[in-house]
Amino acid sequence: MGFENKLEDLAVKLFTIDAVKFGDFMTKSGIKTPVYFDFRVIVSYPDIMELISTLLYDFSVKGSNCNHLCGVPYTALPVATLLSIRAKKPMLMRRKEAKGYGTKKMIEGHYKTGETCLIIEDVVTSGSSVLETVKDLNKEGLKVEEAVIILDREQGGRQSLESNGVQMKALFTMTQFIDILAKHKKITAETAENVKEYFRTTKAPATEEPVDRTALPYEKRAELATNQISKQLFQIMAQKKTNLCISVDLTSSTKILDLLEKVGEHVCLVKTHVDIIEDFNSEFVTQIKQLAQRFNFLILEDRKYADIGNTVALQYLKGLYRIGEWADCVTVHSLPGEGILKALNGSTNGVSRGVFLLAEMSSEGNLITPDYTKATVDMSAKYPDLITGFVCQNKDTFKDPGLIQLTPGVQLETSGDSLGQIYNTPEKVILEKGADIAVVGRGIMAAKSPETQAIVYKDALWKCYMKRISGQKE
Ligand code: 5BU
Repeated sequence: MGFENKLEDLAVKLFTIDAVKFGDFMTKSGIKTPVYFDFRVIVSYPDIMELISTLLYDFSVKGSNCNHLCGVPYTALPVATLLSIRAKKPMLMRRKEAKGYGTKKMIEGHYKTGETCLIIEDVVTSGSSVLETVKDLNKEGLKVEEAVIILDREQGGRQSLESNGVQMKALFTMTQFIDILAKHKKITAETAENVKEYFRTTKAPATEEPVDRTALPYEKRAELATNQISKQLFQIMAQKKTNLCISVDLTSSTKILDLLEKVGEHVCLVKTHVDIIEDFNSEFVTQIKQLAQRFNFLILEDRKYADIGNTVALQYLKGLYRIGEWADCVTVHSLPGEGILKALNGSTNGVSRGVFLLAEMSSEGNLITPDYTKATVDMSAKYPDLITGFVCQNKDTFKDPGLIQLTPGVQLETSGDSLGQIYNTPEKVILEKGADIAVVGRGIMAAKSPETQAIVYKDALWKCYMKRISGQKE
């Protein structure tokens, strides 16, 4: 029997022995769920134990060059034991509680500092049980880079493990598991759809402290990004060593192109307001795209969409500007509600595109409240493929390390303009406010030599970023 058939066989068998149940249940992380897995019963079925260990062995353990295996207590312990024997790799055991006498060790077995350990687990929801085991192994100087699990409930566990440096490999995702049961007529198509809908919309609450995104290097964050544009942007930033975005708020296309000839190599992102260009035409689009290619930067059209979804889809694809055809990403207000994201998500025509949601503004007296900001961040969670990041002013506005904080209102001196703009310094926006990319407009455009000034901003911003990831405080 091939691997896929064995997987299907296992799913059906698990259903038959009641290791998976449908109804109203509560998980260990404290959330309601329409399906519950209790794999503890598998110890009563040697044929299922054998099937699981064969599948896990072929799927991952065979190819791993880790020094040890460690099961997360308790359900995965016997599975880890079988794998240890099969792979001829020594096992480690983590205690649930430290012994009250003798050594206070949490890890049993013989090992050396610096050795690697692969984790075995049955079901992952938030990832917190795996992370507890990882923490205890790390305390003993053991490295954990991989976790092999039977089933991923697809509720944030994978991301949580990855942001802690642990790659997760799962025999089944929740969706695949449900599909197999439906295919074999163990559950109805309706139940399958209800359960899948539930899993699409429910995330497990993170029980572990989330990582501080501002302490991670851009290269690492590129790996954690789910939107293709944020991934690309993080990569460009790391490659070109710049976290500077120039805002080209000029009204003539030649002036914009001339400016970009001079500053293109120093920026990761170019922010446009196409509706202020008096001689906008398709030739301008061709030329700015060529510059983007030549200097390796992305283009953000700061359109600040704010209408109902249907209108925004038209504004994005039609009219004079046909923004969706050339802008890598756009800015969007959350004010109209989720429909605006649904509309843009459906308008990308399969091309990689991104959205920066406006969570906060830099201007004095703006009407955005903390509740609005929070609701904006919450709204983004359903669109991991579309959201590039947030336009915002504060480090605590969001946590996801795969998203980008874009912060406008930056000049070398703390100041403002006569129309309510508030400026902060590069030090302040990068080190205190958590900006990943700083947007500078007039600070560069109005300088005698924009090129020299762009280098001044680039160097100042990059220095602050380097300081930030090296853990030094202001
Ligand atoms: P400045 O010349 O550096 O002030 O230009 C800032 C740019 O960022 C300008 O294009 C604004 O439209 C844009 N911006 C902003 O300044 N503040 C905000 O909160 C948002 C956008 Br959102």
